[in-house]
Amino acid sequence: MCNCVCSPEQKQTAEQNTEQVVDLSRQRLKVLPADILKKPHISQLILDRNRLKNVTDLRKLRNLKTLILSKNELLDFPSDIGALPYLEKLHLNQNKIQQIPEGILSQLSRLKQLKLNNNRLTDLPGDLACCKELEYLNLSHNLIEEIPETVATLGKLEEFYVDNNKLCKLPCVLFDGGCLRKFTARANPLREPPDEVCAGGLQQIRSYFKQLQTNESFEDKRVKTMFLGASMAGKSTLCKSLAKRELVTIAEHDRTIGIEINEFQTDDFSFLCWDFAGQLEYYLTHHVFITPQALVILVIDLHR
Ligand SMILES: Nc1nc2c(ncn2[C@@H]2O[C@H](COP(=O)(O)OP(=O)(O)O)[C@@H](O)[C@H]2O)c(=O)[nH]1
Ligand SMILES: [Mg+2]
Repeated sequence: MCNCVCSPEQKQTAEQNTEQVVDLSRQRLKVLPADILKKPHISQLILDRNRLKNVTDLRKLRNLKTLILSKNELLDFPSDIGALPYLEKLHLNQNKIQQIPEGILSQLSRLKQLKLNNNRLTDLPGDLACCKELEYLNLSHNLIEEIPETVATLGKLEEFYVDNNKLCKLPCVLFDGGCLRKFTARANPLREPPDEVCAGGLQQIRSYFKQLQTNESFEDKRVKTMFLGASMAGKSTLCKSLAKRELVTIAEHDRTIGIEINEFQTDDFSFLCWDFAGQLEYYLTHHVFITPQALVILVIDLHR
């Protein structure tokens, strides 16, 4: 409601501006109200927390920049979304969508933010790579088994979340340059990189893949060295002291999270030391690292 004194023209402009945003969240809607579709100038349509099972005729709202359909009961990705060329923000999280047909996302060349978390997606369409303006992508809590390598071509992607899926590996190219700032992949059956590396965050993932690439490219004189043992046994102290060639003291509160990688050289070899967190929750995945080529150092505090 406008309280100021306005000319009739100003009032008309103000009405048009307010009409651009239509908020129909929490209305228990089962179908899209027909009168909405008669307002082609709408730029933001907010429809979260309703009971929509499908939405059709969205193509009539060609000027939409924001479409919020979170927390509905959608079973299919609404194909009309492909006819919304100005869309920048699309929220479809917390629905029951199983698939995104090819040919829809390729139409959304201005899309910056895509939320698809908490659905039932098993894979991703190849044309996701066409959303070149994408800055934020949330695919957490789905059933996705593979991230296509082409996601790495999304040059503006800054935030990417894939927690709670069925991913066994992450594409190395995704972490090779680009402007990714935030990435999480918790609760996946990951082997490459292993869960511990992912727990250490983006920087650890990047250094893991970098190490792998370096290792493959020349005859390896590095010894992969694992420091295992209970929490507070002295693993990090030993690992860092060897790397620095002097006694390093680590404060009790300075706990290792996930895994830390240090390197130290001797005349013949270079030791790549993988210092694991000793906390219980990390034990389960240690076996992934203990390969026949690895040197394993078990650290025990004899005072205990
Ligand atoms: N007295 C003594 N304290 C140690 C020794 N090694 C480690 N500590 C201390 O024990 C605590 C746990 O060490 P840390 O290396 O973080 O153990 P981690 O959990 O196995 O990595 C730290 O406060 C260390 O300073 C040691 O040989 N002697
Ligand atoms: Mg430690």
